Amino acid sequence: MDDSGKDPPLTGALKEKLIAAKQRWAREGRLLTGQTDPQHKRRLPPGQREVKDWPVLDLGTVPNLSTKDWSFTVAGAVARPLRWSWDEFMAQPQVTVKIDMHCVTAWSRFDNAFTGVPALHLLDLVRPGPRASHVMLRSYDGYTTNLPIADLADDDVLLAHSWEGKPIGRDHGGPMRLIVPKLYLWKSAKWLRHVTFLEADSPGYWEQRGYHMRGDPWKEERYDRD
Ligand SMILES: Nc1nc2c(c(=O)[nH]1)N[C@H]1C(S)=C(S)[C@@H](COP(=O)(O)O)O[C@H]1N2
Ligand SMILES: [Mo]
Repeated sequence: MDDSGKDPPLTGALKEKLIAAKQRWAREGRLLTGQTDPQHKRRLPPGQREVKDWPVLDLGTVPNLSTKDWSFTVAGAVARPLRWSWDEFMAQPQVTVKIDMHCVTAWSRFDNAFTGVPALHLLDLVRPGPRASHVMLRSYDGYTTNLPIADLADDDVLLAHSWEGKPIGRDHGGPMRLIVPKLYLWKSAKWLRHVTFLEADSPGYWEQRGYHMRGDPWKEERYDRD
């Protein structure tokens, strides 16, 4: 068989997720609410309390990035590595999602409307290789965090540039940060610069320091204990 020159197809599960997401975005007028998730009857994950403000957490350096200097790249186990300038990023399809944020330090903040490019769209463009299983996210402040591709491939995961209709402030990761609503917020890399697709899991900054490799707030996966 000769399939040289052809891109690998988007794998079955990813393809189905992308199609389902596109239908849902269309049906819901491109606004997704976490409340349509039937999985959780209670809204606050175990051990969390609701806050009304939005705390800032970082490693102590806040990159001062102009959108002119900004670029975003994807490499590793993908068929089509990618590099976007700010204008190229903003020219991609966009959606708004309304989500709850859950930080491992026990605060949760409800109903945050983020706008940006769906991670599913990115996956559709780069085509992860057949053995790709995880990603490592790298940010402009040197922060890293790891994610299973399955968690990236959700219709509410965004490369977000706006919050409540305004550009995300520098402190909160502007001009662009990832938002992964279903995991603790340390997985939502601020000032996202690069995504590497990997064929095995590998710990990022907090994961090397005892945080859980996955970080599902509903399972209270705060720390890896052994
Ligand atoms: N680049 C980068 N992203 C990051 C962090 C960081 O230090 N650097 N901190 C993480 C942690 S621990 C949390 S709780 C959230 C905090 O996001 P916020 O400051 O917008 O609340 O960002 C996450 N993403
Ligand atoms: Mo955090």
